[in-house]
Amino acid sequence: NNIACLFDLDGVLVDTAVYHYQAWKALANSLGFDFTKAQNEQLKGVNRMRSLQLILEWGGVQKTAEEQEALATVKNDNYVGMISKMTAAEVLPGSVELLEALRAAGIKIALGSASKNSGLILERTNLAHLFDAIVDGNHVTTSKPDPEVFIKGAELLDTDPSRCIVFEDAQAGVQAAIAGKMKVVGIGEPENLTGADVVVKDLSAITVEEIKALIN
Ligand code: B16
Ligand code: MG
Repeated sequence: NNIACLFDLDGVLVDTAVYHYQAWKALANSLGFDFTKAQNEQLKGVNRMRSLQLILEWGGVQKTAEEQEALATVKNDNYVGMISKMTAAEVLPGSVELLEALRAAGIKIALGSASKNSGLILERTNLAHLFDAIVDGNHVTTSKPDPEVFIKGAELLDTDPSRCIVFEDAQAGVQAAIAGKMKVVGIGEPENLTGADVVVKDLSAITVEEIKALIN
């Protein structure tokens, strides 16, 4: 009667959202336009190519598939330069404590991230050893809100989706968890997390007992 926890990375365990924003903003500016913070919210949890397509739509700019690949590479090179300097100090409050408490309680943990850079981030922030399985943008073909990333995590942890709890900061991620028939703990502001079973400000605000109680 095991349960499992599936963690999003960006915005839940670490604050890489600020680096994504800076790198996308620099790219948009180089193309002669800008986008708002509210628009940036829509990029959270959404994969790299889909994010680029949304930004190009906002700027009213059309690019060929080949040009889009090149632009995504420019953004990613800039972003990787930023995250290469990350340290464990950039892990969000409560993350390490909760992951360790879950492990101590015998609860399995997987990563479920849209990012293709999760390996570098987990290594830089010293979180990698806390996971039983990693599923990221390198292992899936569809982007959140499709549940693929979480379904794969549940499979790797040998746990039925109905006994999995997803931790997400993005609306697309909450939708992915619901589509996967899993419970969802939203991290952040309730208005950005419609459908979550519970919303907390960060991982310091929830306990192993409260998590277990989400599964009946
Ligand atoms: P990359 P998550 C997501 O990470 C980010 O929220 C999203 O903004 C980003 O576009 C996506 O990863 C892809 O990242 O360009 O590094 O492959 O929240 O699913 O952990
Ligand atoms: Mg996220």
